[in-house]
Amino acid sequence: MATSVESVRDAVRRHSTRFEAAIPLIASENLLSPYAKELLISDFHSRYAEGAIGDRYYEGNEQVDEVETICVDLARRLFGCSFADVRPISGTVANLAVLKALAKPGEKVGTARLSDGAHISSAPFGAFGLRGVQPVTYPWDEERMTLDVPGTRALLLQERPKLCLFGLSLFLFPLPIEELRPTLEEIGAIGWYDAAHVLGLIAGGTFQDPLREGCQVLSASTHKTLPGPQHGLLLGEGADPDVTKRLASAAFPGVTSNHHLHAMAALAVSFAESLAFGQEYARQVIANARALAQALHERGFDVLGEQLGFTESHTIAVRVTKEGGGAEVSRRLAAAGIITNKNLIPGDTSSKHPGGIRLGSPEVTRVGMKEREMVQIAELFDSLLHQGRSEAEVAAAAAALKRPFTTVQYCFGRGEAAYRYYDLVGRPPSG
Ligand code: DSN
Repeated sequence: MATSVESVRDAVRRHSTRFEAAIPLIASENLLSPYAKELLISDFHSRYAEGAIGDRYYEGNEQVDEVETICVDLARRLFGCSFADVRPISGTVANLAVLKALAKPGEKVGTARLSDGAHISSAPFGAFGLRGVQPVTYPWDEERMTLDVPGTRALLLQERPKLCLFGLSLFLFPLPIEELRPTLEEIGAIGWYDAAHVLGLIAGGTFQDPLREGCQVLSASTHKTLPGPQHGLLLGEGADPDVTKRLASAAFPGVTSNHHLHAMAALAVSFAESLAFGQEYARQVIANARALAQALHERGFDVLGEQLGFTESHTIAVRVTKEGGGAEVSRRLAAAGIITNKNLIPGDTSSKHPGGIRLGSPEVTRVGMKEREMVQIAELFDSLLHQGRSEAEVAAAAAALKRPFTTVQYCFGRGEAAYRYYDLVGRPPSG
């Protein structure tokens, strides 16, 4: 048994060492600050706190109530809203809570198409299917790389869904919520924004402000551009009190029994750090994404959205059909120490053969990289995918580039190793 324990720990240690030497460019990933990480292994992890603040089913929750009150208060301040619920344990669980609270089985719910970058929550095989709602999918404007406003208006007026989701997992540009607001009001629909990818950019005031543009409800995960723990979040502003009451009861007992108290405590720290450093971080995340896009474009890569400045977020999309396709290119990059994911891009006809890769700047920014390093990353792409350098050679160059960038920035307690493995107990006895 001890051998198995050590095998697991060894694999996780090797993973940490690998990522320390890698260039991680997954748009949905980020690094926790040391203060937030510490709380994940606190005693909060061992406890139950079903119910609401001050109204729990278990004894011993006084400090949990204290922390959850702080967490809710920080969320309200950070996002300028009157309602926050920090109990959903992931972004998808938060989405399920919204669907449970605000839609009934069989009803229509507006959303973007998966092939245009919508999250799997909107799919018949995802949260929409689980709740039994019918997706009404908005048309896409290829040129503006966002929803087609006249087409979406016409669709909404025809289908009249009472709940309209706005959010993407390939989220390059703000969504035209302000332009659609009059239509949402005309059909009496609730605007719902899935901010998972862009939560940290919204917190930093550098993207769009959905709760003031026409959405009353926001759901999110909390570990992408908002560099918090893996957790979920619900926010509300300007919504009918009945809506927020339904959201709270969907969070508990609808989609959680206990929530993850250790992650909630870590989230409170991440919110406090976002209040202090979020603006500077979000600005650099976007500047880095744009610099990477420009540098790749200059080296012959087909980065989408050139006419729009490539991106206004943390994400860029690159069509890599001439380099071998999304699956082959992301595999070769990973072998060379550059971690990305294959991604469907507009125009793809087969979900099995995505023509693109998705790149994100949250993690490389978090460890202190700036525009200069983005150019160096683009050079690594070029040398592997255009100049014929070997995976091993490029991996060595990637590790050398990464070496000075292994501590978490934009947080309290700087200087902590970002990829540190917390060895609390030493080796187990052999056997
Ligand atoms: N799968 C995540 C992403 O990478 O975008 C979203 O949940």
